[in-house]
Amino acid sequence: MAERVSLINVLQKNPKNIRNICILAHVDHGKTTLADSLIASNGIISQRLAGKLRYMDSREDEQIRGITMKSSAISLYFKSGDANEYLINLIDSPGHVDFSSEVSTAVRLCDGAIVVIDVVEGVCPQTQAVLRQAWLERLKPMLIFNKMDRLITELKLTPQEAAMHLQQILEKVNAVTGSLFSAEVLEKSNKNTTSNEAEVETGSDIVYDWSAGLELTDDSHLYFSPNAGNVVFASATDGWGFTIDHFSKLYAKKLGIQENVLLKTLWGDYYANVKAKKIFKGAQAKGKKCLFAQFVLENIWSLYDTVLVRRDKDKCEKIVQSLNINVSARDKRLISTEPKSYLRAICNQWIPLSQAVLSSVCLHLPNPLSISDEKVEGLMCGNSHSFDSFPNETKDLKPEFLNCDQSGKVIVLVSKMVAVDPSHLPQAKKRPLTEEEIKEKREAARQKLLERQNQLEKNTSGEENQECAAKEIQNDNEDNEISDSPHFVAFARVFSGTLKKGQELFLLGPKHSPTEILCNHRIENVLAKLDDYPHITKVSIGDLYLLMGRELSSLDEVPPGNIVGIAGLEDHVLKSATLSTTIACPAFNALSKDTAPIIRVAIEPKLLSQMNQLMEGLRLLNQADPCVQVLVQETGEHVIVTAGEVHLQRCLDDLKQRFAKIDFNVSTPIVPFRETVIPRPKFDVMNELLETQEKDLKQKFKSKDQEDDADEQSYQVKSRRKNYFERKGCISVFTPGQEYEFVLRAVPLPEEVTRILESNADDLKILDRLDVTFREELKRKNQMDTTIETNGESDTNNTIPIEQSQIKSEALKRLKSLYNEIKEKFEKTEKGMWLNVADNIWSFGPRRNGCNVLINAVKDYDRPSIWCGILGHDDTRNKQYRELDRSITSGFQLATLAGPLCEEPMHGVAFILEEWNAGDFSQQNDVDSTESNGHMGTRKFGGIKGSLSGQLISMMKEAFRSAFQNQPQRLMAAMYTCDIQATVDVLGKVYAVLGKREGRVVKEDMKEGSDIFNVVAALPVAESFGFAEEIRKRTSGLASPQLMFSHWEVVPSDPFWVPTTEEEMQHFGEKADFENQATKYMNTVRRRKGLFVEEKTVQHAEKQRTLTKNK
Ligand SMILES: Nc1nc2c(ncn2[C@@H]2O[C@H](COP(=O)(O)OP(=O)(O)OP(=O)(O)O)[C@@H](O)[C@H]2O)c(=O)[nH]1
Ligand SMILES: [Mg+2]
Repeated sequence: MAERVSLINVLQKNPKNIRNICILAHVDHGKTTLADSLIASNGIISQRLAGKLRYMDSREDEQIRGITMKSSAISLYFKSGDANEYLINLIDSPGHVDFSSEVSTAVRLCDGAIVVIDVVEGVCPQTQAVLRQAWLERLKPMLIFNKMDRLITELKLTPQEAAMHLQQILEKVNAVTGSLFSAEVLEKSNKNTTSNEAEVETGSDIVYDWSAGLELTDDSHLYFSPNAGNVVFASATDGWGFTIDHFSKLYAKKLGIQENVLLKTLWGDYYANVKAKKIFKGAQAKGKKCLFAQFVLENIWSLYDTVLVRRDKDKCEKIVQSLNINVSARDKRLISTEPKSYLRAICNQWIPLSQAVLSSVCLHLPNPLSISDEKVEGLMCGNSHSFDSFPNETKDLKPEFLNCDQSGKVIVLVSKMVAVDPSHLPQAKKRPLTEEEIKEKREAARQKLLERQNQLEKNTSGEENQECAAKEIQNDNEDNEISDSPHFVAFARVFSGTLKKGQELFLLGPKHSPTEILCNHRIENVLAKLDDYPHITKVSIGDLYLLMGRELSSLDEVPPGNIVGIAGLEDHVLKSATLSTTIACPAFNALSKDTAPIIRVAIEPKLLSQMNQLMEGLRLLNQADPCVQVLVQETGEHVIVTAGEVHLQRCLDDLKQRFAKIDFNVSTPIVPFRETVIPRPKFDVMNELLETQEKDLKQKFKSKDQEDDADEQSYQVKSRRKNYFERKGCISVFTPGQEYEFVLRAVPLPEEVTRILESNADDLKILDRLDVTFREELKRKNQMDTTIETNGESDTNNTIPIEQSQIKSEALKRLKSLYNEIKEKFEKTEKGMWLNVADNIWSFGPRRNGCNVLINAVKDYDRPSIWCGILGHDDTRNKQYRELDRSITSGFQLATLAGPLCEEPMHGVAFILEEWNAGDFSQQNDVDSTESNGHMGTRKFGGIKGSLSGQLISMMKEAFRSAFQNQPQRLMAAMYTCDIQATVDVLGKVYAVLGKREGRVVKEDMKEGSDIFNVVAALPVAESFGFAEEIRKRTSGLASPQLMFSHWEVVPSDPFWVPTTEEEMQHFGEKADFENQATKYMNTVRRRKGLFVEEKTVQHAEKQRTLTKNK
């Protein structure tokens, strides 16, 4: 071990020969089994155990469940055929969807990826997801077709059929890569056109030349092809693997064909006429065996047949001899009892898996020196800042990144914190002592004993002394022990500079912005007053570790381009961080997250006195897991939010066994819901079309409105207006002092717009930031204008400068195309209804970036559009914000955050402010309030004293809620997409379980060449608990589903629906609460939140009375 560490130490200094790679795949496709073979090649585990041990799955629950839950790293040594020595830092990642954030942490640290595909299952949802992740992080991938043995033993395909099957899978993988590529091309060209437009419009001189980047992209490199050597065919359990060039070398010698010809033709539609010594194209059309089947697969097929099926000893002997390999006598004996082990022994020497994989890794995957400009800028900038906007000190860091400068400034990225069992720390291991050390120790012990005896003799009170001695001994012991609470080690990569033990570095928080700091201050001044900058902390680097799977070995320093474990950061880093010797370094771009945590449970200790332990445990859990969220709810409950059931279980196990070490109660999972409104019914109870009535009213209202007749206006017009608004579901509210009247209504947003808003939440956040700056600019300008105007001059040409330098021009382009997209979608739907709405958007909510909108339809309020910051500001010259504008926005934010059904956030609701009238309404209000409190009833949210803007917030919140209640309200349930692979015989059972849980089959297709069905279904999250377990049980483990959050779906039933007609009452009972899914969901949430639930607690009171009588 020590030797290996020193060897690795030397290799770490040569970035050219380092490969940082991760293994990615769909769940169970064989990543960890593959890693075993690679580890065995370094002698860390024995070859015999490789494939069975799953060494990288070091947790007990990983071994029991058979799935990986954490990504973990190991450093391997490899000597290639040309005697070059390589250091391979390998990260094994989990494939289960619940742990996709673990994949993100792994991908972030690597330069290349091995994508593993089970050749029987083919391209699965997670395969596509990891290909996408690798693409986004600009990792170069290579492919491994794993479980090739299953084609022989399970599917029983012939070599030719297998070759066709593999060809099809390869096409599918390349189609995924192709779509990623074309999506990027389209996006870039889209932005190109928008950027040109933007330039014309805004006169901005920032040019981002996308086309240059595109031209340089040679897309032929993107695709996987066995001819290019980036595809390995393997069986991880049987320990073999090969690339095409192994066989091309072999046959080049045997048949006398040039090797490079074979390299090009061994894979593809080619066949050979050996006698004529010619290779032809078009094997498939002519019904010939392709070269791959004939020269490659047939050999393997016949080996399997001889060893596993026929168990023919003599023939095996011949094969071993012809392959020129040595199989031990022990392995030879296994042919009759354990033929698989014998097969493995042969393959291991003939076409060893580790050799094939590691040599392709060294040949085809990039070293840290080949990190691209694009990747560096992506890491440094995030998606809203532009590289050009950085100060020069920051820009100067880029060459250091690119060159892996050993003597440069230290830049380290921590992608996650790992809780390490103290027994795995090198300090915990007893090192064998040298003879001198033993002598010294013996001497010290003798001295101590003598001293103690002397003291005992001197002192009469012997008892006291004994106590002292006991204490001393105890202290001695404590010094040697390491506390058993988990130690945190940061999982990190050094990008530049040499990281040393004990070094002092700056820890840069996610909000640290060198642009802001360095443009206004000098570095020395900032360093002198570090306390004033909350996003910069000074930390001291603790021990450094080489990550060796389960073990850690100490290092003194780490050169750039390496993956390392860092101790001593647990008090400073929560999940991920950026460390550097300079504050000019920006905080790295946040990790991309594919899955949002969705399942929440509340936790409380069994003994209330253990509350502190629980809180400490939760803190540790939060630090140790990249995905979990730990919160304290308003109710005081401690809640953890996890990505799925498996993730939840792992978090609870961790909490119980490692972090809190107490017993606790876990609530039933809390499922999130959303609240929305749906279009009003087109027909009323009498079956009359409502729209025509509405139009009539509108007409009347308009014509009357235009009349100047004072009497008419006084009452009739008002009541007509009221009637018109009532039909539309408007409500009107008055401020407490009757200063203002607001008329507003809620309508469902077009679905497409909601979807766009939902998927662009991050950009909306940037828009909000821009909006805030814009308001300030506008305010300043207005102040300036008034001073200028009082001087008698008015500068009408004054356009408003906006502080855009920090916002990446790319982000601005994105926002612009978002605006265009929303505008287009609005205008496409229902003519007239949404015309010009995009320009009149007032705010997005909740949290200013949600998918509900507030729309300004007030005729006389010419409000600056929320898009002003990006669309140029010429049209805002005469526009101003009204005084109470902000209070209305705040009320809207509050209302959308918690709707009236069960205080869950709203989704896809547009609130339209129709009127905002100023004046004294006290008289009119009296008239209105005497009227019936129908739907359009005037609402008074009065009686509050204090500042109007403050009162208005809560008043508007209630107003928005009332407007919402004035429409048909619906609950929305979170839905999973559920991917299940099942054979025909268990398909019926899968459908039965899906049906029972309100699931809906979306797609179903049969895998070619097998009897496996691929079922995609939609399943409400609320019904999903225990689903995977039930499916597994019912199908005896033959089908296992993958659940991933996909979207929100309206629960069709009205939560307030009660049967009204006699028929309905007969059918559903008086309350119909057993049938109504929406009411059931709503009441569960309300009950949990302690809100009022309308229900009868006593059902049959009379019967109960009789019972008591009888007692
Ligand atoms: N027949 C066959 N089975 C294999 C092969 N490789 C792996 N397996 C089996 O596939 C199962 C899953 O293997 P793992 O290595 O745990 O898969 P994984 O991709 O690491 O799974 P996760 O980490 O949970 O995503 C195990 O039962 C392995 O024995 C192979 O080449 N042939
Ligand atoms: Mg695994």
